Amino acid sequence: MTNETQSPALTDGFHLLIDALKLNGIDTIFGLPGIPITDLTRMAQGEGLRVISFRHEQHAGNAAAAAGFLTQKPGICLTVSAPGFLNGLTSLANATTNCFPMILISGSSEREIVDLQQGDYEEMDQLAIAKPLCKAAFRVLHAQDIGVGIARAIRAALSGRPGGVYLDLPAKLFGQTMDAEAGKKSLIKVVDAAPRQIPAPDSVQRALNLLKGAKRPLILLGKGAAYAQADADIRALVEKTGIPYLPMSMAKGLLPDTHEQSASAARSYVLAEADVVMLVGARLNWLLSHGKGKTWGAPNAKQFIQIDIAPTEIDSNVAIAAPVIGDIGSCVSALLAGMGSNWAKAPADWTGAIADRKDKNQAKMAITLALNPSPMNYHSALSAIRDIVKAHPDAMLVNEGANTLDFTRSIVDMYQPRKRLDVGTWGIMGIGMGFSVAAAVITGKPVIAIEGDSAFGFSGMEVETICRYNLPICVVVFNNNGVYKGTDVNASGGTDVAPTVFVKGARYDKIMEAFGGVGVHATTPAELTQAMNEAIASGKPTLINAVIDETAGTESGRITSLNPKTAAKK
Ligand code: ADP
Ligand code: TPW
Repeated sequence: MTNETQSPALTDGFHLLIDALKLNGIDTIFGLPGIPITDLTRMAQGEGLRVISFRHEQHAGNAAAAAGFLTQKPGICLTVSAPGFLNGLTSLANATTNCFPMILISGSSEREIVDLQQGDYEEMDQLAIAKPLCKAAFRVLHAQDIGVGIARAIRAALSGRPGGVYLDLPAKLFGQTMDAEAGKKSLIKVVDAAPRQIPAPDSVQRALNLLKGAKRPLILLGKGAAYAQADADIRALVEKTGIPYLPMSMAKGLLPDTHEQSASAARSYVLAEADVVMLVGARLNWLLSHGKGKTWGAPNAKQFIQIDIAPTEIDSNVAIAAPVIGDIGSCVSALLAGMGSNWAKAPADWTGAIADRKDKNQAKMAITLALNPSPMNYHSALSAIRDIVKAHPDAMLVNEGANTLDFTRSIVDMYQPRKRLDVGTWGIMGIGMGFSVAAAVITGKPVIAIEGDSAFGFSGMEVETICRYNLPICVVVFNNNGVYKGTDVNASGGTDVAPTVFVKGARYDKIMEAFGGVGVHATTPAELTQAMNEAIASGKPTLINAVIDETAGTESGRITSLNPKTAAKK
C-alpha cells in the first residue's frame, strides 16, 4: 500500500449555494431547469429542499413572490440564462411593485464572452437589465463569495420596504471548488433580516392628536398591513377606536369582511365623507385615485395619517399631515399604547350613517345575488362561491380577470388574514396558476382560483404542474368567450373575430383532464357548488369550466374610465 496523504475535502459552488439557502431557513425553490442550473435543481432536491418545477419561468417567479408575501421569507425563483431570465423578470418587477420579497437567482453565461459580445450560448448582460426592475442586483464570481451574495440578497429583499432582488450566477461559479471547511465558514446566517423600525414618539403623538379631533375618521388597510403579520394589534386598533375601516383587496380578511366596522359596502360614501384617513400599509396610487378627485369628496377637506416603512412614500400624491414611519407592528402597537385606556370611540353619528348606507346597499345586492339567470352571470356564480368560501374560511383564494376580479373582490367575503392573492398593484394578468401553486405548497390548505377566461390563458399550462404535484387546487374559469366579454364584433366586417373574442364554448375543463385532474363543465350555480365541494373534499386538482353569460360585465371591469377613448371623452 502506498502512503498517500489524503486530499482535503472540497465543496463547490452548487453545494455552497444550497447550504447558504438552507442555513437561512429557505426550504423551497420555484424554478425551471436547463443549462447551467439543471444539476443545481437536482442537487437541491437531493439535499432536502423542495424544488417545484414549472412550465414557464414567469409562473415560477410569481409563485416565489407569493411565497414571500405569505411567509416573510424571500421566495426563491431559479431560472436559466437569457430567455429564462427574461421570462422570470416580469415576476421580479411585479414582486417589487407589490412590495413582496423574492430573489430571482439566474444562471448566466460567461462574463469574458458576454462582455466582449462574442456570442456565448444565451448571451446577455442580465445584471444590467435586472437592475432597474428590482430593489437590488448582485453578481457572484467566486465560490467563496456565495455566502455574502445570498446574505446580501436576503437582506435587500426583506429589510425596509420588501421587494425583488436579482442574483446573477455565471455558469462557471457552480463548478468552482474550495476547501469544504473554509467554504462552510464563508456562509452567513443572516441575523435580524427585517429589523423592527420603531416610529419616532413625536410622529405617533402627531397622529394621535389628529385622530382625536376627527369627526369622521376612516382606517384604510393595505396589503402592507397584511404582509406585516401584526394581525392582533391591527384588529385591536380598529376595535378600540371603533373607527370604520376599508380593506384594500389583499387586506381583506385581516378582520373578517363581515365585521360590523367594515365599511366596504359603503365605500364611496366613506371615501368622500371622511375627514381624517389613516392609511396602514396602503399607497395612495391609482387604486385609491391618488388621494384626490371626485372619489375623495370636497377638495382639501381631508387630512391623512400614513403608516409606512418607506419614508419616501409620504407626500407622493397628496400632503400627508401625520406620517408615522416604521414597521406596521411597531407603529400600531405604539399608537395603541399612546391611546391609553379611555380613548373615545368614533362619533356615533358617523358610524350610524355608515351603517344605514351599508344596510341599504347590502339589501340591494342581496336581491341581485338571489337571481338565478340562465346562463349564469357573475353574480349568480359568485353567490355560490361566496357560500363555499364562508364554509372554508381557511382556504386560499386566488383571483384575476377584469369583471371576474372586481365582482369576486366585492362579493366573496374573506374571514382570515392573507387568504386572498390577486393581480395587485399593476393589475397584472398571469399570476393565477403561479400564485395558486405557491398558496398550496406554502399553506397546505385548499386553494380556490377564480379566473377570467382570458386571465387563465396567461398561465394555463401550469395545470400540468398542479397535477404533477397533486396540489389541492380548484380552478374556476369564468368562461364568457373573451377578454371582458365575448360579444365584440370585427369593425371591418372581415372574417377574423374581434380582438377581444375567443373560441366560443371552449372547454377549459378538458385541459385539466389531459393531465389526470378532474374537469367539470358547470352551467348552473348548483353544478358549480357541487363541483367545488367535491374538489375541496377530495383535494384533487380540479378545473371547473363555469359558463358565464357572454354579454355580462363591462369593458375593463371597473376601470373602463382608464381606457384612452373613454378618458378622452371626459
Ligand atoms: P394596497 O395595494 O393594498 O393598497 P400597497 O402595495 O399600495 O397596498 O402598499 C403597501 C405599503 O405597505 C407600501 O407602501 C410598503 O412600503 C408598506 N409596507 C410593506 N410592508 C410593511 C411593513 N412591514 N411595515 C410598514 N409598511 C410596510
Ligand atoms: C400582462 C390587460 C386586463 S384584464 C384582462 C386583460 C387582458 C382580461 C379580462 O378578461 P377575463 O375577465 O380574464 O376573461 P372578465 O371577467 O372581464 O371576462 N396583459 C397583462 N396584464 C393585463 N392587465 C392586461 C394584459 C387586461
